[in-house]
Amino acid sequence: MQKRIGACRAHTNIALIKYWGKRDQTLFLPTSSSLSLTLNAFYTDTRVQWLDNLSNDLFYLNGEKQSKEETNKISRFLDLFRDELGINGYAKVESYNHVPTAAGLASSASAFAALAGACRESLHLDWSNEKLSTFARRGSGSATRSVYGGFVEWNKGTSSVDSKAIAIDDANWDVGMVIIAINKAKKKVSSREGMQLTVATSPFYSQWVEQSEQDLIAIKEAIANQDIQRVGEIAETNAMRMHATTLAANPPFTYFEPETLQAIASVQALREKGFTAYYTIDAGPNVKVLCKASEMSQIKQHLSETFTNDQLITTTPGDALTRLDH
Ligand code: 2P0
Repeated sequence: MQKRIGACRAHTNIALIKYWGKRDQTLFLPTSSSLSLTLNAFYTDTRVQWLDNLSNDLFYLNGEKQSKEETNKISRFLDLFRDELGINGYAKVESYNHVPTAAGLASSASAFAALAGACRESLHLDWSNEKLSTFARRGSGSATRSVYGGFVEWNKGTSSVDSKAIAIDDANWDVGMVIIAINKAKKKVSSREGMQLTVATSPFYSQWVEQSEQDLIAIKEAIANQDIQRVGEIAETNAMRMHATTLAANPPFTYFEPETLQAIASVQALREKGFTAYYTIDAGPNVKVLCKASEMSQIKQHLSETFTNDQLITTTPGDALTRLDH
């Protein structure tokens, strides 16, 4: 019998056209399509081993055995594979997160993409990354996009089988990102709750969806033209429009903190100095600066006048899922 063990690495991604709202909470079907850049600096390595002597799944993160609650999240994800394949049995899952705490970045995207990849390996499944992305999606929406490298679209699709990731471009043309880590404290409103509240109560929400569809068309054209300035302009506006929907929710909320606005001002100042630099912000206070890779170190130097070196992390685009030795 073949060994039922496999390991994979997946990188995080930052959305340039945001995913903000679900049309189906159970299947993780988004209201609109999104587009991201996979990042080289942050990734998760995960190993899955199916063992005969287990009576439940086991989950270790960074070498530490996790609580029942955390393990249940993994079990629910493994159930997708057990149900799809009609198999029984339990697995030991070991993950290592290489997402620096100081970066204050969510790791659910790389976590569920790596877990999906390790499941594919351990179960010897002959599945494409596109198909795999529909499973990663069920762990966390943003994980859909982490199966590919470079610029990746998550097409909202019409059903669970075609709401999947599509590789757009490897971003191997002077594309970089500087992360400005503002605050690593756990956020008050999770992205899952935040998007749900916004969909349910924000009168701006339908406008956001309509505009986002236009933004997606425009950014794909800019990517095809390798026009980083245009990509940045579209991403920046799209991010601010997403955040505008939260201000109009009931009760209103925002992910911005005072330093977020300071970072925005710093990016605007960089542009005045002639750099190609545009910001995007997710469901948290951190600011990510899309720029030319060739200008990244100079940009970091300018930003270090306002932020500490610990707060500034540079990265180039990352690769697709990779198989690891186990
Ligand atoms: C994104 N975010 O496109 C958007 C932009 C945050 C703001 O995907 O409920 O953790 O697990 O599907 O993927 C964060 O949401 O939410 C996110 P779930 P997820 O990257």
